[in-house]
Amino acid sequence: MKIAMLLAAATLAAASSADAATVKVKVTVENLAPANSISFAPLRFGFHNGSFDSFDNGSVAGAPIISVAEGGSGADWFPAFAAAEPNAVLGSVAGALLPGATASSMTFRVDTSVNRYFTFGSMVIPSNDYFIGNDDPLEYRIFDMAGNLLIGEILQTSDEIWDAGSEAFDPANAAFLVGGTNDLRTPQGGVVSFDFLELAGFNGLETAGGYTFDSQLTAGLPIYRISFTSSVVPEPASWAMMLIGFGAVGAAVRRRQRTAVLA
Ligand SMILES: [Ca+2]
Ligand SMILES: [Ca+2]
Repeated sequence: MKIAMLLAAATLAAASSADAATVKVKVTVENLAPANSISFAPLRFGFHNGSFDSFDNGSVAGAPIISVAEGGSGADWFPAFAAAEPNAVLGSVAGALLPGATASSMTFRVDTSVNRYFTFGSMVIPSNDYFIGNDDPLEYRIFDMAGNLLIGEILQTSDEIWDAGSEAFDPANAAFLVGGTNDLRTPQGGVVSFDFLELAGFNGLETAGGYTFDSQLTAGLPIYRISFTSSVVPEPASWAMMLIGFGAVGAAVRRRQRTAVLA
């Protein structure tokens, strides 16, 4: 009876860890585009409180999203993100991600009572300034307050590819093309808008990925998947309760064994 009670206490302690707000999470990306179609520069992302707004549809792109869209680097994006949200958890998944390829991030520790949202950006290559990313910082709420995953994956289709509007279409200055000079830039003077059709302008050109580009993109075609795997990290208080609980069970078992021997 006493052992049953102690076991119940230990189980309760273990269950209470499910209320912990901290999770270990890994981000996996998959390029779903057809063979010889678009590749992706590294994914830049942040788990955050929903206040960092990366860009706006119909507005001139700022330096942060331009660093993603034109260079794939996040050189201005990460500092802007960190300045807006000092407690955000920022990271990358390696690229270039060729058609059919998959890659995963390292494991991040995220306090989901603070950072429940996910914002991302990745340059579409080859291109001058094309990218995928979320306009609305509140679009992807990944965790609930207890750290449970609300969204297992984010699927992007061809219609969700953005033209940053900052650099004009120019194969000679496009990233990821053999002979292209990514450092050069012809200002476009446009605004951020959806477009994937212009990418077909690169058809027949050699990429740095070792294949001849062939867009093949049609409306609604899945091109990219971001998925999450996470586990709740028990809080120190829960661990202490669990250890006390199991210790007490062990002691009770030992007492009972002693009693059995004596009997
Ligand atoms: Ca926005
Ligand atoms: Ca452009």
